Amino acid sequence: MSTSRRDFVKGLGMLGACAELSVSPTAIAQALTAAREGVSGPGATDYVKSTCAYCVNFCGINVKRENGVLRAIYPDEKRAEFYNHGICPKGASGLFNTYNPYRIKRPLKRTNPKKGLDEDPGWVEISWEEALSSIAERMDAIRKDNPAKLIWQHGHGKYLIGDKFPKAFAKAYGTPNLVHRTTTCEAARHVADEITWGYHGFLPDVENCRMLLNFGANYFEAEQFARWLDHSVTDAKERGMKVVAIEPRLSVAASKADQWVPIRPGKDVVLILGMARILIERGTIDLQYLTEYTNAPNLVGQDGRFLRDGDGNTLVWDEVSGSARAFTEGVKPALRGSYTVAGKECQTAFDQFDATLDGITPEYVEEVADVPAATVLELAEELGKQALIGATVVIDGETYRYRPVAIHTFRGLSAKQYGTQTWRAGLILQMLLGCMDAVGGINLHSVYKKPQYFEESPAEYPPSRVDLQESVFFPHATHNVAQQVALTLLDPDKYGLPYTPEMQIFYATNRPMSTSDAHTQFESLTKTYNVVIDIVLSEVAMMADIVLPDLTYLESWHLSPTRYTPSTKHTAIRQPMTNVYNIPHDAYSILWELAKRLGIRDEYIEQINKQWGLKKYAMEAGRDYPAKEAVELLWLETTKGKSFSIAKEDAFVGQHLPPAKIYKSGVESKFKGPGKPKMNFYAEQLVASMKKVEAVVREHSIKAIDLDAYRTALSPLPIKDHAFPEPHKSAVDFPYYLITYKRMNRNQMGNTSTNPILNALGPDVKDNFILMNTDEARSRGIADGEVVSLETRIGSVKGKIKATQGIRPDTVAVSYHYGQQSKGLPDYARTGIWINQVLEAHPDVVSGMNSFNDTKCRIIKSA
Ligand SMILES: Nc1nc2c(c(=O)[nH]1)N[C@H]1C(S)=C(S)[C@@H](COP(=O)(O)OP(=O)(O)OC[C@H]3O[C@@H](n4cnc5c(=O)[nH]c(N)nc54)[C@H](O)[C@@H]3O)O[C@H]1N2
Ligand SMILES: Nc1nc2c(c(=O)[nH]1)N[C@H]1C(S)=C(S)[C@@H](COP(=O)(O)OP(=O)(O)OC[C@H]3O[C@@H](n4cnc5c(=O)[nH]c(N)nc54)[C@H](O)[C@@H]3O)O[C@H]1N2
Ligand code: SF4
Ligand SMILES: [Mo]
Repeated sequence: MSTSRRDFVKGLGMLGACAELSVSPTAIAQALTAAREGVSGPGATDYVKSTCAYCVNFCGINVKRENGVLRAIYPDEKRAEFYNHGICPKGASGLFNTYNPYRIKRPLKRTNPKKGLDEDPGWVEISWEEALSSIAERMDAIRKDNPAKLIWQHGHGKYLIGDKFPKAFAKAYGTPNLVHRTTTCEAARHVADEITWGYHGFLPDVENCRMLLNFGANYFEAEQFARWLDHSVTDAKERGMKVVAIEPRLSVAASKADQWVPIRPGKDVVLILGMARILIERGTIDLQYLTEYTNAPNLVGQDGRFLRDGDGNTLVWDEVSGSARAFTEGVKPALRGSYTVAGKECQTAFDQFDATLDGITPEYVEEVADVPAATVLELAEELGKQALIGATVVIDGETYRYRPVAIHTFRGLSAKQYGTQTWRAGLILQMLLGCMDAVGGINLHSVYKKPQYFEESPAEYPPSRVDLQESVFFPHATHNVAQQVALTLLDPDKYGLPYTPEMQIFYATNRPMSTSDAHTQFESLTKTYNVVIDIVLSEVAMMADIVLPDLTYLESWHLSPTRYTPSTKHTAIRQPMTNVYNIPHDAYSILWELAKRLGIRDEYIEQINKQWGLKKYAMEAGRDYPAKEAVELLWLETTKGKSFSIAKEDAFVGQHLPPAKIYKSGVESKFKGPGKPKMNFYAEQLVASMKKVEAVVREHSIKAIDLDAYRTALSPLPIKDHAFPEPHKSAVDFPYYLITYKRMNRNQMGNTSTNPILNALGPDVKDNFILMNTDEARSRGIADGEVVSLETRIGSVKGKIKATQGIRPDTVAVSYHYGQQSKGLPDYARTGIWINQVLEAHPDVVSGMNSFNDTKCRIIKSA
């Protein structure tokens, strides 16, 4: 990049100049805040409670304000009882997010029609009126032609104003194309949950757990529940809970565990299946759980489908009558066995699973996953022992199942080509142990909330959505397919998209930077007219035609998301404390303005009421609702009428759940016993979806689908093939596994890189590096700190080696969040390695999940 920071800033006009001259944020703030609503007068010091939204942990905060100027952010002590005991360095330095001189302050219009990472957009400032009216005009023309040609994309934006406003807007406008970031995040984990137990989300019941297996949940550096897991895991460890961290890198979570099992990347499924095999062999499995709560006893025919009676009920082998029956009162399902029913050969789903474990011996696990056979045995035996299968505990006079073992993961098992299947294996292991919704086990969130997840995919073709969600390409993608939008835009014919999208609006997402094969993502941005709503000139903003500023989380109203725990739930808000750059709009009011200009305000209001479920406190047609009023309605509806003064005072109401609610409202009430639906030990719907995929591919001669690969991915049970993502098989000349991870001092790809306080936290935080095993580096003659090239099949980057014992010798790791490219960001924010430009993209075809940890690479010593 040849443009110097100074030249480039000249091109930015006032916006950059303000940053360059380092105008004191405090001075600006003092001048601007004095006149604003709710801001304290001179000489006053007050504290405002709110919810941090610098990352997705949503901690309670208490902000000190002096003369209207925000001075410090503290944790809200009242929330400790429910969630966070403290806040992290990002949250504590969150003032910088708001006082940041690099904020976008006014709407900007591109004057250079050429788009590219190296192009100067030639920004000119425009008025809000010009920006909103030109955007609305374009949207109106598109709407009259085909509203699907508009794509709305958000990432963190989902949490800033809540995705229900954008969803309501998209509905009112008429586009199906609203795309969130989940397939670049954890979608495979969600989809595995959904196809298994009918909704998504889980947390270990750490308060009662005795053994926690953590597969790469990075809760001291990342995680979405970190500010609860950090202290609750620490407390539980003091109480005696054992933590085993299974991941290729010694994360901070692994460094604080009792045992670190440095597994080979992507091979977890084989370890889990290997442990399952041992538990079954030893008979340390929860027979009651498997037969009464899951479909493991269901009879499977040779076509992979369940046997059914004339009413469509699935059949089990009844040990009482010695016949195949639906599981109704009086029937005792057999967990094992092969039978002939009405001339059809069949076998229980459990036996089918057992057969797939054939050959997954501890020695095989050692060979594939490089976990010593003895460790595999020890872990399985200890799990079996600690699960206390059959035990119960009495709380307040009620008896509960007690299984104090849990398996947790976040992206460690899901950010993978076979993420869905790998986490399915984790769920099956927990069915064997019977620890789901048991005291001390894994606590499932809203079990069976959506029975439709148990149905086969619509396998739609031609696709109605640009991201191909639930189409024949991604049959069970229920969380959008973020990275696919770019690929469809670049080649709509390949996917049979029946229209050509024309415009994209990006709200708080740096999509192309945060996705693998990132350069391809950037290329696609030349295909559409782009509007970006952000707080800094992120890379996606640099590809925009119009950029709109936004208010930050300390400047805006919203009903905030919160993080539940197994034993608490809550409602929270965010409230404005200042408006540093006198910005008149946030994304909420931008949507409102656009709806008005498009003449769809009343439809929008109707959709808002639907999306948010506003009944008693619904919005009325024919008028505007400023953000504060909207939040008041949402608060009243959600809290069933609790005074809004509580929201303004505490920003929060919390509730402790009674034990019966925690342990009896999930699997106990939804799945247990005769006549109930069953948790999917065997995911039969994947077999049905595969049949549909085959039919659709044949009917339409779709070339982009390799049926064999789909058959492997859509297997009803996890199998050892799921340990071999595409690059592990074909990138034969690339010896190292390449994984990525998050760091505490940064959030995602964008605004935290401009926060100099975070960069000053330690000697190595300004930059990232290539983690390489010390002995491996030595044997290659590579010195600590040496600059090397990291090459993959799609590109190469240069970076500094950091030699450490905390990584496997066959693996290198590079953190996320570094190597920003935008010249709208300060130089100090643009350091480090942007690893996503060399990560290969091999999405999980079940869930649409982008793969982040499957690429293989070479490390080349610089000449
Ligand atoms: N290699 C690698 N890649 C990864 C990951 C990884 O671990 N490794 N993690 C993945 C994960 S889990 C995720 S969720 C994605 C995230 O993907 P991203 O899209 O990068 O992250 P977001 O936080 O959704 O969006 C970031 C953008 O939001 C803007 N923003 C922040 N606050 C505000 C605000 O108040 N208003 C507005 N309008 N904009 C704001 C930021 O300036 C930035 O441009 O990245 C994924 N990419
Ligand atoms: N500081 C900070 N906190 C954040 C965020 C952030 O950007 N910064 N982002 C938030 C978001 S959106 C999310 S989704 C969460 C994500 O939270 P996590 O999933 O907890 O964190 P990541 O670092 O993305 O997860 C990757 C972890 O998996 C390990 N890993 C990689 N490959 C494998 C493998 O094959 N097997 C196993 N077992 N482990 C593997 C890595 O070493 C790493 O520790 O973090 C949230 N919290
Ligand atoms: S963990 Fe996230 S939400 Fe909590 S204080 Fe840190 S940045 Fe804010
Ligand atoms: Mo994420």
